[in-house]
Amino acid sequence: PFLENVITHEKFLTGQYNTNFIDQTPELFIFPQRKDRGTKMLSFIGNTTVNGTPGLAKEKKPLLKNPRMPKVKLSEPIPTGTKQILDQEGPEGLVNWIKNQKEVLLTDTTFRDAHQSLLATRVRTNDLKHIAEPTARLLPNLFSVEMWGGATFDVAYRFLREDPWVRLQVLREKMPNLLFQMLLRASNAVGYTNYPDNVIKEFVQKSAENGIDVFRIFDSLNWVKGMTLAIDAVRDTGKIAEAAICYTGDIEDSTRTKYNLEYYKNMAKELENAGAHILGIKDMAGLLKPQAAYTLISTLKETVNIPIHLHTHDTSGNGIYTYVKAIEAGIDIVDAATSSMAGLTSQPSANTLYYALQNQDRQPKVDIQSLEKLAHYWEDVRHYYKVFESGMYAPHTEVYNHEMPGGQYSNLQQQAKAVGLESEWDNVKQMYRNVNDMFGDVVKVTPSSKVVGDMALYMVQNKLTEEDVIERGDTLNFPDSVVEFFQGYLGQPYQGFPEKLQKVILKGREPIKVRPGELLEAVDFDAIKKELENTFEHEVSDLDVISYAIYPKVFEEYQHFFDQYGDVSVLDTLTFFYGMRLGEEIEVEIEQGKTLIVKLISIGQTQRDGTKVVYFELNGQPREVIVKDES
Ligand code: 3PY
Ligand code: ZN
Repeated sequence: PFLENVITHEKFLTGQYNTNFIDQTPELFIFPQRKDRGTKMLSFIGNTTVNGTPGLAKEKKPLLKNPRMPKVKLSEPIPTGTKQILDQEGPEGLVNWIKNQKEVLLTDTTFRDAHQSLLATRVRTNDLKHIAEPTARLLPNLFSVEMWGGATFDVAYRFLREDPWVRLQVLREKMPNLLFQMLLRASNAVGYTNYPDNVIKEFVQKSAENGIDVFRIFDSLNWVKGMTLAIDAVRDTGKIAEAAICYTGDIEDSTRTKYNLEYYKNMAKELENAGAHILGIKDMAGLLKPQAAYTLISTLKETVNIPIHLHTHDTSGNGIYTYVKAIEAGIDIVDAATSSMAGLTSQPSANTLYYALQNQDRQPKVDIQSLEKLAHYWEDVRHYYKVFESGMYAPHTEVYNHEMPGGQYSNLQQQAKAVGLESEWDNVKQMYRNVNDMFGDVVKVTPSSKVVGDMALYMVQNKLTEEDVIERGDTLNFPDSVVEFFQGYLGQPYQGFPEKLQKVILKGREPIKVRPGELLEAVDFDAIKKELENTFEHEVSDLDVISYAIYPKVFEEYQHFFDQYGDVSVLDTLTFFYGMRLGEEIEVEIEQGKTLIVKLISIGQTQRDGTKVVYFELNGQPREVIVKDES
């Protein structure tokens, strides 16, 4: 534009000025083509239509009807809920309120763990956004909505090409009445490794500012020393610190003595003393059997003064029975999912729990018709994600043997498939248990569960037994995650590492005994900001900076994608995964009140340079984009 002004200027046009430099420098006239939002979006749709989604087998776009939407009166004010109690009365006020409830309270996990455990965490903000306000209106008595954290953070960037912070902000606006809950892996934040202390503090601070109210904090080895920094960071924000014990083993099995009732009592007391507002019991694999639930919860109710919140997975099919026993024992809050997103590796169904407790005084205060309407929506939306289903169709009681967390089962299955061990899956599951025992019976939850899974795959792949590992360890190249675990970089397991195995795996390296955060240098956020602005040649936000601090490569890759294709979270899910059919017309609301109408007209032949021209109509105007044919 500057040059254009120069060359059209009247003085310039008189020819009195020496313009040789301009004449001799033609590249001055090459301007970077700034793509508008519409073109970026058409490029993405064209590319997906021609090439499919990376990592997914290219398939025809399924023909599905629009999901059934519950009817709600949008003109009426949204009823108030627990969020207002926290905002007005603070954490202590909220804790008192919980204690005064006769009915069991519910956390709805549909927006996070349910799809993390059933659909590989792939549910997109677009599908959450549409049902957010109806949920807020129909279920105003929920304790909380678990909608963030765990694997949703990196999966959003990595596979859904969307910004997890925007998900938080968008949902926050649509659900102003309910507490928002996230899963925080203590010093591992939402990652798979320990981060410097200032990263944890900054991440918690930003999460709270953007809408998280309840932080469920756990350490993957139940190492309280690894949790206190996160607990303090949450308390400093004025939000709720729910510190969780990961449940493993079986307190009713007299042959499994490591994690007995005494162990859980001690840890509960420690967490209460560390400042937890709520005690979480995180039964990530669904190992807590009904009678054990009764024993554990009644004992812990006598041990601590803070409310107790139980989380389980329904893998074995015993979830509802476990909840009923926990409710009899006085549990304050349980996690459940909308029925069509519940069961199996997900949480037990809220709808089912409602009926299990019918006419009893602790029956949750929810409107069953509302739950059923929300289940219709999710039943329909779930079809969009069919390719991500795990293939588990029935209760799976083997979980009591292998002890794999609900969120890991389908993941490890995919990993096994990727290294050609699909037919060895039964062996992998058994090996997972063997590795657990070899490692001294460890808590298995992200990221320690990944270590056990990596080792199990490694051993099956290389046909190794425990004896082989000990005897031939010096010639073996163990997975990095396993070496780091034995170095102490995920913290210290209860009763320490098995010494002999640790020596074999570390091959002379010295393990650390202190909290890894004590050794990690603080991250310089200003320096990251400068570096990112340099790389991307535009401003980046503080939220981008903290995301980069946690996932540098993942964030950078996302940012490159965003600069090329723009905000694709506004596309409907089938178009996002499959592109468009010839002749199909879709509407895309790119911002509130601004809708694009996109029609796919035709796709040209592949050219010699390997590209194709894809012809669209955008709001009635012909547009074309060039796409590299990689199909
Ligand atoms: C996570 O850390 O993502 C989990 O869901 C662990 O159970
Ligand atoms: Zn879970």
